[in-house]
Amino acid sequence: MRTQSAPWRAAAVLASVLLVGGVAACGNSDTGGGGSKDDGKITMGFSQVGAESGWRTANTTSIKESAAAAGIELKFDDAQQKQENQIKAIRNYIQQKVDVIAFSPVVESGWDTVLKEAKDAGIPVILTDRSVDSADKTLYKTFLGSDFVKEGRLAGEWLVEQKKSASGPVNIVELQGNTGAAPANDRKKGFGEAIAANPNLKIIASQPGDFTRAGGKQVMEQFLKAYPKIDVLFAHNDDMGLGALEAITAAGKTPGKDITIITVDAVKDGMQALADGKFNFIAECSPLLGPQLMDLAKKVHEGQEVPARIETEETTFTTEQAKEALPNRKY
Ligand code: GYE
Repeated sequence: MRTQSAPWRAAAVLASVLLVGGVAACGNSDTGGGGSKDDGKITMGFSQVGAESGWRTANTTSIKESAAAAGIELKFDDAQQKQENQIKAIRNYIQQKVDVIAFSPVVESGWDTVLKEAKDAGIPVILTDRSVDSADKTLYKTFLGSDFVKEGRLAGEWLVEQKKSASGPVNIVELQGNTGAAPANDRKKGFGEAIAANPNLKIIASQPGDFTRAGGKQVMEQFLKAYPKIDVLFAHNDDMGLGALEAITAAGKTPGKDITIITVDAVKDGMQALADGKFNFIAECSPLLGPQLMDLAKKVHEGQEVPARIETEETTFTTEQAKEALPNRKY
């Protein structure tokens, strides 16, 4: 009996502590009225994936600049591509009692425990850029980011159109992002579904290049050794495509001509490669999520309802479009 009632007692104590805490917080505001704005500074704990790509660097800059502009105190941690580091950072933020936690999950799975800890501590969590596969959607307030399946599909649809009159097999190699990451899983899915429209289009090899230039170069070197006829490269981001350019040139082939290259992101270096005709097509993925993230942080801190999913707007680029867009490209 004791053991059964203990958790309930603990829950009741916790509830009253939270209630008192809530009343005290209201008392700090100007009007003291329920639902009024808390005039204290918002502190956000942010756990970033790492610094693996041009996209990521632009994303980090956007978050830091927007926090400063919004008057939000930012605690920032670079997880160096490791989930364990992200979990550690989130636990630190819970201990420090930040007002809001935001993070870009390096992989999709394995977040339920730490998200539950944040929820139990009453700290709202915002997912940004990448999502998690948790079945319990109450573990986070919202997910702000791109539709990665759509990006893959747009890349695939462009290829289907380009190769519609191909009479024989078109051999495609794929450079995936880091294993288990939402953009890697989803871009692969969208691309695969789109190219299924033409049975001539075949993915002959697909390997992770971890979203880095070094990874893209190394894996492309292996592909070039293993497969004498490669017609198309689909790289899940610009950086891997840029790394692959070196491998392709070193193998005596002309990128953009001998091998059609499709990437995702549209960061400046990628757009330059596209304008130069080394890449052939890019599906855009915007890293400039900072302003919307800070806006959401303010709203969830005030207890306002926010949409469960906020999608980033994006477009696609051909060589001609890249030439036009490049001068005004911010990242
Ligand atoms: O495409 C890639 C980065 O999660 C959307 O991560 C992001 C991806 C982006 O490393 O360049």
